[in-house]
Parts: sequence; C-alpha cells; structure tokens
Amino acid sequence: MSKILVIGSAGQIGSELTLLLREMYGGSNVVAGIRNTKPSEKLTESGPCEVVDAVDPDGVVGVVKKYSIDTIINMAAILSATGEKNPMLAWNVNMNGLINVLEVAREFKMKQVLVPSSIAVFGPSTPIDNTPQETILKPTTIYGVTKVAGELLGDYYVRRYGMDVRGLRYPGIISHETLPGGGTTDYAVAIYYEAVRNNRYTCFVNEDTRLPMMYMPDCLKATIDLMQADFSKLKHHCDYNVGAMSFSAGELAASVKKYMPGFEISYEPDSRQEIADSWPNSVDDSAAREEWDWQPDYDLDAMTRDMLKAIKEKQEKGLI
Ligand code: AKB
Repeated sequence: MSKILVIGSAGQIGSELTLLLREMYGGSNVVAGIRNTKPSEKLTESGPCEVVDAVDPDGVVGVVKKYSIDTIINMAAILSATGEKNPMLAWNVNMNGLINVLEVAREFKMKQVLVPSSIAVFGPSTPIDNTPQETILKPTTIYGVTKVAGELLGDYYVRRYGMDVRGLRYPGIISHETLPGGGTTDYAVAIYYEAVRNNRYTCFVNEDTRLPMMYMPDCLKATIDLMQADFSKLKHHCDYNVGAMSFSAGELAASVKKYMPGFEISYEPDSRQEIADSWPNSVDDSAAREEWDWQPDYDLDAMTRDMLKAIKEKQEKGLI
C-alpha cells in the first residue's frame, strides 16, 4: 500500500486528485499538503492535511517521516501569467521546490515521484499543429523555462539515481471544483462561470486563439494511468504529451451558446494573448497512447454539458 503526499493539494488539479487517490487507497494513506490556500471541507474531512511548502525541505522531511511517505506528487507551481508578473517567485517555487522534492525523495528512497509538466515547455519556434513528442523546446515564459528544466531534472534523477520519476505535459485543464489560478488557459474555465452568472463573458484572448485543452476527469485519468503504468515499458519519463481536445475561444463560446442561446461573448486580449500565441494548437500524444494506453473520454460538447450542469448546481446551492 502506497503512502502518498500530494504537495499543492488545495489547487485546481491537486484538490480533485487528492480526493480521488483517497477513494482509491484510503483516506489515511493520502496526505494533503497545503500551503496558504484554505483547503475545502472535503479535503480536511477525508484524510490528513499538513502545511507543506516545497521550498522548505525540512518541512517536507517532517511530513515524510511522520506519515512514512513513499510517493510524492508535486502539484505546487506558479503558472504562466503569475510567473510573468513575478519571475523570481516562479523560479523559486517551480525549480527550488522541485529539486527539494527530488532530493527528499532520493534521501528517503521513495517508490515514485510525479512531477507534472505543461504545454508551456513549447515556444513560438515549436511546430504548432500536432506538436511532436520530441521537438524544439524554447519557451518564452519563465513558467515554460522552469517546466523544461523540470522535465530534464526529473529525467536526470531517473538516469543518475535510478529513481522512478514521471511527468506529463498538461494542456489547459478545465474543471468546476476548484478554480485555476494565474494561468493563461484560465479563460476556458471562466467562460462557464460567467455564462451561468451573467450570461456574458469578456475573453482575454482572441476569438481564433486555439489551444490544447482537457477536462478534469481526463486529467485525473491521465495522471493515475501514468502513475500506474509499468515503469519498464516507459521509454520517456517526465515529458509525455497528452492530448484530449483542441478548440479556439470562438468554438468554446459556440459550444456554450448551444446550451445557453442568449450567451454573449466579447474579446479584449491582454498580455496573456502573447503567451497563448507561443503555445501549440494541438499535440501529438502517440507516445502516451503507445507506452501507457492513454485515451481521453471527453470532447468539447460533452465537457460543456457537464460544466454548465455542475456550475448551475453550485449556483442553486448558493456556492457561487
Ligand atoms: C497555464 O495556463 O499556465 C497552465 C498551463 C497550460 O500549464 N494552465
């Protein structure tokens, strides 16, 4: 039985991943590591919660010892838009936090470490359509720089120390449980909330901005599938492309309109447009499909139906 520590448990992906892992392995076997975000009741009531900051290795060691942790998932990260506002913070959290986690994992001979990456590893010179697994990695954001370095660092720990370190390049993740914070792809979540609240949305990227995206159930499935994959079958380790869907902001709006005909959208691009323009339209995820049977379930319309239903329910309960 694994004893898992999820660092960044109160975040968009961490919050749902922690709850799913607790369902799978039992609440007491999955420790929610939170920093300064208030965790939800679901999180505090379903298993142990500890204050863990990846940039404080002694704190990580304390929790590892207390719960005999053998697996760490490091979801703590400063995303693209916040990173551009504070590059040093992004470097500190994304790089120093990561190397601390890898060193603690090495010292305590962890069974596995998951270190997520992102489509932000790509840049303007990367082929934009069906972006290959092996390609040019010259990002123009500090977030992307830290994610490229993070992939290389994870692979280094695999090669140099024989550790089991894995990671995948998340596209924009869309969900209704916990809001994303500080990313460029946040518009693809905000549009649903604003559609339900106000029947209109002002989008911060152009109508024709197309990016790879994924609905949370597929994100959780990809994460768990990669964690459970047979290590000996993996030819890559910390840099898997994972695709699910690819749509423009205009296509996203049309999908919302299909279920809410009165919905209106306008476009006022800000500094995040340049970041979005530096990322691919879609990715080639054949390595993930071949090496660990990756297969997404949701397309845009299935996701839109689900998102609108869930957010309307939240509104009826007075939660938004
Ligand atoms: C962001 O927009 O910064 C993130 C990502 C694509 O990694 N959602």
